Amino acid sequence: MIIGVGSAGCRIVSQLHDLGTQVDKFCFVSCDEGDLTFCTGGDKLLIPYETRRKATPSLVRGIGSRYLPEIRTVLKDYSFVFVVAGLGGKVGSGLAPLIAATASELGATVICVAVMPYQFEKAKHFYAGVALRHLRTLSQGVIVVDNDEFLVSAPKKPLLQLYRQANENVCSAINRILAPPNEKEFGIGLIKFMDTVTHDGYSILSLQRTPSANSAEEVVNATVQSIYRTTAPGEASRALLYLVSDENFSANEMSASVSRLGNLLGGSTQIDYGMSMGGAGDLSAILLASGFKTTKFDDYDPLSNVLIGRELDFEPESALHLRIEGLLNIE
Ligand SMILES: Nc1nc2c(ncn2[C@@H]2O[C@H](COP(=O)(O)OP(=O)(O)OP(=O)(O)O)[C@@H](O)[C@H]2O)c(=O)[nH]1
Ligand SMILES: [Mg+2]
Repeated sequence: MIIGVGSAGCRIVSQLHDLGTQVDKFCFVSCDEGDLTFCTGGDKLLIPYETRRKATPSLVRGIGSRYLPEIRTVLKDYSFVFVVAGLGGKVGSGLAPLIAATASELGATVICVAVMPYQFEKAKHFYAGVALRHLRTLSQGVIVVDNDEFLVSAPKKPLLQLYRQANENVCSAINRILAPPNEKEFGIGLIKFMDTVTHDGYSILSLQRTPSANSAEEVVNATVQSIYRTTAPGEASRALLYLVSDENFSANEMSASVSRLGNLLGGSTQIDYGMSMGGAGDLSAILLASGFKTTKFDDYDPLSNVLIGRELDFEPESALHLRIEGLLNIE
């Protein structure tokens, strides 16, 4: 099943639903009714909080813990759970860890898709950095989507259009990688996908397009450059490459692209690939590379640099609003 949490998470999962992504169930969770109204074709869970109080992700998580029975009902019976959330706001950063932890307790393999805030959204960096580390400890794999990369490729686009474009890219990448093979597509499939993302460390997703159908190596270069803006070069242990082209794309070009990727990633990376011949003249490459121990987002949470590998116990990191006389708030 796939579950969208918060505004970005609900938008992305709703789009995955509209694309016909092959999963058994879609689900949407948010504190904001507006996030849920436009979502179609899935279960919806509203977890409201009083907007009068200064909310933080931990407060939202505390409120969410009252809804654990409902969350368990949504999650039970599924062996693979994908949790999709934008990090840095209160809802996704607060509830995605709670949902990931609950799904793990129920015995599911949990993969989180974490959309990270733009460089300029400074106020969101700390919450996003903490939530990302938190998700890493609670799930079997975390796929990082760096919003900054969409800004690099189209800096003049209005922000809303950029979000739309980013969501289209993320959805099309997940959809294509998960799609079973048919006569126009040579999909990668769930097993290789899971083998890649459940590897140690973070996975990073990148999608690049070129208008010309003749430059497969160029577009592969661009995906690797994009990933190396988010993490340190040379750490990838596995990678999935998916190329979307037209019917003239040759076996030679495919083999050159895979070799090029192997050279750029350092030679010891295990690469699986897939392709679609259904492109309309342009060429796009989707790269999902995994095994990264560090990302640029480590600096968003200065505590992690102070603690150097020793993790904080995240359990107490929920604020509970209790109506006990003389004791209003326990954190
Ligand atoms: N790619 C993409 N990123 C988004 C979208 N909406 C928000 N974001 C990013 O995701 C991060 C979290 O934002 P939201 O999802 O709006 O936050 P939230 O979880 O709903 O929490 P609140 O802000 O408290 O409502 C932000 O830093 C944004 O940069 C979207 O539609 N697409
Ligand atoms: Mg929101």
